[in-house]
Amino acid sequence: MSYKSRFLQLALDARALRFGEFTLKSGRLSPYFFNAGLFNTGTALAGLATCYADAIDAEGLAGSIKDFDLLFGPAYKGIPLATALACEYARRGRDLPVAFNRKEAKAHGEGGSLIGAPLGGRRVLVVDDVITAGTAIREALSIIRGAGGTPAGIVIALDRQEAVDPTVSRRSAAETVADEQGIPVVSVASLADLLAFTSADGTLADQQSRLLAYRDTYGSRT
Ligand code: OMP
Repeated sequence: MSYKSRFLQLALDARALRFGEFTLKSGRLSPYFFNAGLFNTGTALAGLATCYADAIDAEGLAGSIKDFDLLFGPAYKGIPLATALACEYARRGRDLPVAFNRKEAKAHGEGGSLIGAPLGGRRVLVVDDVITAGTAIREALSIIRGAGGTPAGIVIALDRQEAVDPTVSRRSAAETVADEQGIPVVSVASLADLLAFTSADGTLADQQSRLLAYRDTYGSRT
């Protein structure tokens, strides 16, 4: 099974991917929602980490000029994702430093808002859950630059392939971020992959038309 199908099946099994009616951060009413927090067992996280690592390999991100030497997980959802991916890389023979932020800076103890390996001088791969409008990812990039790191790429589990403002442009938020920041954005799976998956699985056929209608309204066309 391809890493895309493996990921979508794992997400459905964990109920991390659900169909219904969900209000997004953007206010959009979506017929599906991805909640990475429901990858909440060691087995589920380890399985997810293999999907991230395979997607990075497939896109040639490791070993390319965009190669990275640190994994960064934005708080909160990115923290276990980056950590699980670091463990998967160790299993594959590459020991990578890992770091993450806390949402509120700590004034006592070790202080600051960053935890884990120092970012200074590192080429940083951001590991996160999902891109809709790209707001969360832009925040992570500014934290990394603020700490002296250089963003080298972004890997996410699900690219919802939505336009930030469909009345202005149908370019996806992920492509916009990639162009604006000059770094690759790699996803394990996208809305297009989810549509292919739902059309191949008879039990999910009902979801297909709702997903297509949503894509017509908010989806990217690039
Ligand atoms: P953007 O900041 O708009 O790219 O949206 C990313 C954030 O949206 C994620 O970090 C989540 O907080 C949330 N989200 C999901 O977790 N899953 C979804 O399927 C959709 C969203 C969302 O609200 O757009």
